[in-house]
Amino acid sequence: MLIRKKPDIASSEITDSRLYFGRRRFMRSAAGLILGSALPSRLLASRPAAFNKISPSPYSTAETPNSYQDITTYNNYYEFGTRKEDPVANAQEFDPWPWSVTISGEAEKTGKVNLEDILARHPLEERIYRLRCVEAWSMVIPWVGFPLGDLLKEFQPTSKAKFVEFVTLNDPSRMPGQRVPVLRWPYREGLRIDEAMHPLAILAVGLYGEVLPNQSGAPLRLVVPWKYGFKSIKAITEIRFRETAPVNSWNQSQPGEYGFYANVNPKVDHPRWSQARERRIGAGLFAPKQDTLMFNGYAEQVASLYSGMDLARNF
Ligand SMILES: Nc1nc2c(c(=O)[nH]1)N[C@H]1C(S)=C(S)[C@@H](COP(=O)(O)O)O[C@H]1N2
Ligand SMILES: [Mo]
Repeated sequence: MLIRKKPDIASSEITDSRLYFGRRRFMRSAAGLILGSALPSRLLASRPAAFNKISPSPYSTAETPNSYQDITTYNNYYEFGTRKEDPVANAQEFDPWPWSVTISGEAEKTGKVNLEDILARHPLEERIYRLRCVEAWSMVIPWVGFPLGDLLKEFQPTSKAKFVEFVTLNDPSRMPGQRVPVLRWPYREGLRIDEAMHPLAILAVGLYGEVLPNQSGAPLRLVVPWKYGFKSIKAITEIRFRETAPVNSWNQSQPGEYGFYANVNPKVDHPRWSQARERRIGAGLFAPKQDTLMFNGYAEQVASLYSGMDLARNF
């Protein structure tokens, strides 16, 4: 498969940024130790201070990532409020560690796994991906994660597993936005099994070389770069292999506006706004909008998953 690679001249920059991330991680984890001394040792033991090794990925886009500031202060995470500025303001007290994921449904193996055990088995990569939100803004984000399919295969899905459902933590005491019925909680998402197994779909645990900040979906979230942002569900506690298509929260809430597939498609408009162009966050107020690309620019890799489908109907 041909994936857009970073140009060769950038390889020295990769080394530089690795060193930079290494240093920043060190500084953060030193700060974490000081702050952490107030926490019970049970919690400290399960909290990864920093990642040991992150490999750059050939699946990365060559575009310049948005700043850490842009990425972590403007996003959607309704469990912590409905405005784009809410997650950063309201998610700081949330303590995601320790964390486990329950895997169930149509698979040979099922059960509850600790995130530390998952991380011990899956080498981490940095994947710089475009994100496109339905609301016509976009960003470029350097995730740290591993292929979703690698985790799913460990549980040996059966031939009945046609879909995968993901469920966010349901805990209104820790997620204040869940006390407000803006969506039917918990947040849910789903992929067809072949989409879930596609090597571009990842589970992310970090951002800019560091452990995910809470507002970005700590400690474990999905990233599906060819689909609109709402498919990339945050704070995942359940993964279920299913024979039938799962309900996804935004489709359930407004079926005429948000479908199951949610593939980035400049030719299929959202009923309230065009999807033909997008505003890159951080480019400046007067920067021109840019054309939105089919499948968010990943058409070469994913278009075959949808051959023969009417994408205006399966939006
Ligand atoms: N649990 C949960 N996941 C969620 C959301 C949410 O409200 N709750 N919002 C979605 C939407 S609409 C978008 S655009 C992305 C944006 O998050 P990011 O910028 O951190 O990727 O998260 C998605 N995942
Ligand atoms: Mo979104």
